[in-house]
Amino acid sequence: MSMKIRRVETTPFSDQKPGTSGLRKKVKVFRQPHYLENFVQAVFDVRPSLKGGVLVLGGDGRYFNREAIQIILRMALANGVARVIVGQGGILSTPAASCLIRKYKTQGGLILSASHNPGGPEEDFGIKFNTPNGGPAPEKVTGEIHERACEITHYRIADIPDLDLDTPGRTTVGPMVVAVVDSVNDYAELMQSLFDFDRMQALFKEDRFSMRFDAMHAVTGPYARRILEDMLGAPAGTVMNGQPLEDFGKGHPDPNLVHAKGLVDTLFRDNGPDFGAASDGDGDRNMILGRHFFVTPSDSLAVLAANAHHVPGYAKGIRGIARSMPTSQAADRVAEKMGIECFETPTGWKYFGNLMDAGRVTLCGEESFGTSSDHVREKDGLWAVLFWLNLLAVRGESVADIVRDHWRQFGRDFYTRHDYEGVDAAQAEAAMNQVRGQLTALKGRRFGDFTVAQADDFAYTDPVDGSVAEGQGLRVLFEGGARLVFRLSGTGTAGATLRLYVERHEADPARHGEDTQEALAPLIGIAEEIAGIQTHTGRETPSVIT
Ligand code: G16
Repeated sequence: MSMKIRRVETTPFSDQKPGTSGLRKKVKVFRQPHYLENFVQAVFDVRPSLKGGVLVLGGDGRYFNREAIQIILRMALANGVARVIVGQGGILSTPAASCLIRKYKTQGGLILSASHNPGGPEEDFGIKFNTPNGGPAPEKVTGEIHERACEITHYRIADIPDLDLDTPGRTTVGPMVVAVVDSVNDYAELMQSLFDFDRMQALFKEDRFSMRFDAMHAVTGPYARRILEDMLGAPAGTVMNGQPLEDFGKGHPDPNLVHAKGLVDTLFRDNGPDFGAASDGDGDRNMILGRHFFVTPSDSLAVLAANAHHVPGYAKGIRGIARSMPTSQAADRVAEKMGIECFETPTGWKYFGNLMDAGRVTLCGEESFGTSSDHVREKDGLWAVLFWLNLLAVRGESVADIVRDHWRQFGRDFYTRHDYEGVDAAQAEAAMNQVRGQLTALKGRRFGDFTVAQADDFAYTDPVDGSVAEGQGLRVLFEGGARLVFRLSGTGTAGATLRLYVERHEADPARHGEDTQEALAPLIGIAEEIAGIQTHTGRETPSVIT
C-alpha cells in the first residue's frame, strides 16, 4: 500500500477542554477542518508510549463514528502506533473497550461516544482517551491534553485509503497492524467469569420468568443479544431496539424514566415482564426495573453491595464501595454494616480509577445510572443487568421484594434528581451563585423540620495520589442526614444543565411505600427557597425528574 505521511499546519481551537467524560460537541463542531485531528494529535503528543504501542479504538456507532475511526487510523499510522485493535464495524461499548485495553495490556484507547446524548448530523459526538488501566484519563491527563490542544501547530496524518472495518482479521498498513476484532467476544468471556450463567439459563427456562432489555438502538444491542438471547437462552425478542443506528432511531439513548418510556410502560402494565433493563448510547449506563417497580441507581448500588456474596465473581467479599457525591447514602449504610471502606468522590467515573487500582474498592456507583466493579475501569450497563439477573436467579424473589427487604434492613433513602436542561448558562450560574453566596450563612438555619448542619462547595482529595478536585457541587447537609446538592452538568453540549439532587433517610418501614416526590416535597421546597432555580430560569418544572 502506498503511504505518504503529511505534516499538516493547524491552529488551536479554544474549546477543546474535556468535560466530565471526554470532549463532547455537536457533530458540526467535530467536522470542522482539523478539529478532530487537533484533539487526537494532542493525545498522541502527551502520550508518547503510544508510539510503538497498542491502541484500542471503537465507538458507539453514532453518526460520524466510522469517518472518525478512519481519520484516527491514519493519524495512528503517522504517529508510529504499532498496532490498533478496532471493534468490528467500529463498534465497541465503553465497558468492552475498557476490557480490551486491560486484557491486551495496551497503552490506552480512544472511545468515540457522546454517551446518552442524541446522535445524527445535527446532534452530538464525543471522544475520550482511556489510560492503560482501562479507565477514563484522570484530570491530570485530560488537563495535559487540553494544554497541548491549546498550543498545537501541526498534526501528522497518513494518506491511505479507508480500511475495511467490517471483516474481523489483521491487516498490515506500512509498519502498523490493524486488528479488527469481534466487538463482543472478550467482553462476553469476562461476564462468564463473573456470573453464574447456569443459574441464569435455568431462570429463563422457567415459564414464570420473563425479561425485556431495551438497547435503545444503541451500542448494547449486539452485546445483549449475544449474552442474553444466544448464551443465556432468553427468548428472541427479549432484547428490544437491538439494532445500533447512527441516530439511535431518533431517540435519546438515555435509560431513564423519561427516555425509556416504552420499556417503563411495558413493565408497569398488568402481567408485564418480571424484569426490565435498559442501557445508553455507549453501554455504560443501566436502568433496572421490576414489575411495577423502578430501582433508583443509588439503591441499586446498595442492593448489589449487600448481595454480592450471592454472585460467583464477588463471593469472596468486596473490599470497599465508592459512590459519587450526589449519589444517595444508601451504599454507605451497607459499607458500614459490612465493615468496609466507603468513599465519596466527585461526579465522573474517572475519580474511581485510583481507588480501584489501589485495591481499596470493588464496587462503584453513581446516581446517573452508572454502576460497575473493578472488572473494568468504566461503568458497565450490561454487567449491572447480569448482576441483578444472577441475584434474581439465586434469591427467587421479585425485584420489588428484594429492594423492599433491603429497605427494611437499612431504611429507605428517598432520592430524586431534578434536571433543568438547556437553560441559559448565565441564568444557571445566577442560581448557583445565589446558593454559593449563602453557604456560610446557612449553617444552623432552620427550614421547617430541617436544620442545616453544614453547607459547602464539595472538594475531594484523592486518598491515593493526593490530587485535589475543587468546585464539585454545592451541598446543603441537614441534621439527620437529609441533603440538597446543586450542580452544573459537565456533559451537556448546549446551554447549561442545572441539577438538583434531593435525599432523605426514612427508617420507618410503614412509610417506605410513600411516593418519592411527595416524601421529598418539603426538601424540594427548601431547595427553591435557597436557590430560586425556577425564578432564575423561568422554568416552572424540571425537564427530567428521575
Ligand atoms: C458521565 C460520567 C459520569 C457522570 C455523568 C453525569 O456519564 O461518566 O461519571 O455521572 O456523566 O455527569 P454530569 O452530571 O456532569 O452531566 P456518561 O454516561 O455520559 O459517560
